[in-house]
Amino acid sequence: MKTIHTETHRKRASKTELFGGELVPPFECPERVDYILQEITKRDLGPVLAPHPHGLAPVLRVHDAAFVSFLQTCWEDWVAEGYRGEAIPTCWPSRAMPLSRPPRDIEGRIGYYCLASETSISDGTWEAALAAAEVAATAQKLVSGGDRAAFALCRPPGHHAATDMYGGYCFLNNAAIAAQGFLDDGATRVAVLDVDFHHGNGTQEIFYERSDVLFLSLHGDPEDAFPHFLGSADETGAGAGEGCNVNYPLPPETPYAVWVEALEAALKRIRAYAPDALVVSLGVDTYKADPISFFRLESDDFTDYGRRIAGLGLPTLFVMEGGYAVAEIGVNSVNVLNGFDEAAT
Ligand code: SS9
Ligand code: ZN
Repeated sequence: MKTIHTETHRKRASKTELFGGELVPPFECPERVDYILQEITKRDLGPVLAPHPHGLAPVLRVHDAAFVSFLQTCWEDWVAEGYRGEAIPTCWPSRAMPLSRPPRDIEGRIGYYCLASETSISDGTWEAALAAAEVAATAQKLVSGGDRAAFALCRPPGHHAATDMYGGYCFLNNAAIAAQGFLDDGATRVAVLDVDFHHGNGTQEIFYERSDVLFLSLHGDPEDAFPHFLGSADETGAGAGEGCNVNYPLPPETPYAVWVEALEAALKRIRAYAPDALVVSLGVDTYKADPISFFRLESDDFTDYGRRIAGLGLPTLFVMEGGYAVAEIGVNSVNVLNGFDEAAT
């Protein structure tokens, strides 16, 4: 399958992540992509192509315009305030003060639009986030145009980004942009299968009241894992979207034998939904050695589930999400794609 990739991802190079009360080098780093590209070349997955410019149009199909403007100017507004470090909020509209519009001051606005403060904003963050959205949009067009599958090598990732919130290393929801792109290009129904270790809270929120997108997520139980406040099994969609949201929260130490049962349940739901296209939010932080996650998948398991996903027989777009065991991220993600290609008919 083809991979869409751009070096613009390197502009996302913040120096800090607030972790355990310290500012540490971010887990979500540019080297992640180097390992993936290296493995794509080594194993001859297929050509690596540049994205086409799409501008803001596909982004604004799923994100709030004021939020997008905030992301575009956040860094310069932060610097203009005289701050010397990277942009990290310190105050949020909480349950005790639930303001539902952004205030004027940058301190208030960044807290309003941020859902998790491990994600520092720095110079170049917006350019990289927009480029990742263009990578997703370009790859989606390949699949809408008849390719059996494509790989959007997005960085920064996207599945935690909601209609008007960023965080969890995500700014624009690349998978949601792609799912909406399939619909805009003629699909009637699209399924989004999120296999990242973390719940895809952003994708869930974006499509929660809609019946044209089925969202399914296998993830660390939010009782035990980030994003903590969304992702339980009783979240099944609302309004027209009732029944179109499916969560599979799983406990610490989950081995592949248990994980794959949840995957098979999800694949069954997808078959019953009969979508025209599938978007896979591909995070490989389910790996046993991931430094911030707690599942126990082995490298060969990724190949196995790639094959199972191919068994759906759907036009499929893989969108890169998380994976922080950096040296193994290439092998694990290309195992999924290669397993898919082997089994695809
Ligand atoms: C771990 C905190 C993790 C953010 C994780 C975002 C993953 C994106 N103690 N916080 S795939
Ligand atoms: Zn993750």
